[in-house]
Amino acid sequence: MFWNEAVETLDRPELQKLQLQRLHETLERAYTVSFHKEQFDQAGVTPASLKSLDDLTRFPFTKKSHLRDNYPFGLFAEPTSKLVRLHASSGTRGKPTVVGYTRQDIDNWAEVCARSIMCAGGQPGDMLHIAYGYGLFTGGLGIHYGAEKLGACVVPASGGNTPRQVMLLQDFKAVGLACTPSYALNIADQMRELKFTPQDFNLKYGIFGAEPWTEEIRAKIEQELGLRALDIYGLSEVMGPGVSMECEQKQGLHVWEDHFLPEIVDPNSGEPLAEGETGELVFTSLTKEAFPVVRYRTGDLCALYYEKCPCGRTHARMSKLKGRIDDMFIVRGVNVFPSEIERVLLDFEELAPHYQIILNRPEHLDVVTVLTEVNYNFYAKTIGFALMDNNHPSIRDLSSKIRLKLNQALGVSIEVQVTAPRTIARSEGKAVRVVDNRPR
Ligand code: DLL
Repeated sequence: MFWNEAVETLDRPELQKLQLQRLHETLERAYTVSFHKEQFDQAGVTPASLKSLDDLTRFPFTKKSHLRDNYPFGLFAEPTSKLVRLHASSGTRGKPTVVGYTRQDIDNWAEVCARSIMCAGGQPGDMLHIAYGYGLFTGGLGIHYGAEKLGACVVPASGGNTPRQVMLLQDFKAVGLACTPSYALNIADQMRELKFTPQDFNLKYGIFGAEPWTEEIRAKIEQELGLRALDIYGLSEVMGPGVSMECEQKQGLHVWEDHFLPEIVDPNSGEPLAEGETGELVFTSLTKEAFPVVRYRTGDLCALYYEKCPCGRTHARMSKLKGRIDDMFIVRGVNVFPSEIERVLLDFEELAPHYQIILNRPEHLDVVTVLTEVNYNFYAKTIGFALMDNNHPSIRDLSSKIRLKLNQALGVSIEVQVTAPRTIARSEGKAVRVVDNRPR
């Protein structure tokens, strides 16, 4: 099922023709922003010098630091009097990244989100429970407008107050759930504690994203919530949720290429990489008015595929994200991504799907400790409800099995600490997977 079949199945030559025309318009618009003009001038390019889509590689990149340097509105191509909305994402330090939307931008955003919901199997008339945060974060309002455009009935629950969310899901019988995958697991925990089973709900599909999640987490969510869990991707700088969306084939996320032009580059050299090679995802917006972005370095790692999908859509697919470049940490020379640790942990049937990676530097070497918890089954069977004791033989045994598996998978030794159920902080939005206590 398609929201916009003509566009979603456009032949590649037609799609590229549209992209080239829109790319010209975007570059012209960007050229009115002094930051972009200076960047273009320095690189010796003008909007008119772009003759083909491939010429885009001669244009300079935009980076997150450029947004910070031009805080708050320096990269906007329209005055705030022409805008109808601002969003912002909280940076790790200092000022947030601010983005703006004209009425047309909001309409285009709703369009790509409506497509995304249908891509997940949603339909007009569905009840959709949105538990992404509403506010400056783009998750809640972004999907909300898309769902309304589609003709779904929205439950704008926002994040938090999980017992209440469970009650609403049960009473209203929503068929779609939109939230972060870690929050979906939190909701599943709450359902179990209240002694519900998936049959007590009417959920059919989930639109989960805003943070990295592995196939193993997908399997867990599908089993515990009894729905089809699909991946949605986006970032505030490029629009918000709905930049790309997985279809029911689960073979990568369709980038809505009539609005966003993707590239993959080598994260170190910035050189373009070929189809199927993993590198840094870069986006140029094609229709944005208020905040056009030119070759924006997302910091996200994935590969792109251009083969037509069995679902009928022709828009390029990006692989499920491996993570962010800056989430990667180096332990004794070995690059480690949190997603690799997640994959190992989720293989242990004794564990709950919750974990944190703690980085310390007691002297000069980094020490990595994985904090994870046993699930209720294992807890009740082996330890009973006595106090959790790290020296309990079954916990000692389990910790060393996990340590060994992590060592085999990653090639470095990582400390493991196993705790009692519900001791690791649960997320209500994006999960904090890595706690970095190293001195800066
Ligand atoms: O997280 C937008 C969003 C909201 C996407 C709801 C999907 C659903 P930001 O807060 O600006 O925007 O964060 C963007 O989150 O660069 C990725 O690193 C990460 N991210 C987003 N979606 C995914 C995903 C929203 N599906 C940053 N898988 C991005 C992995 C994701 N990481």
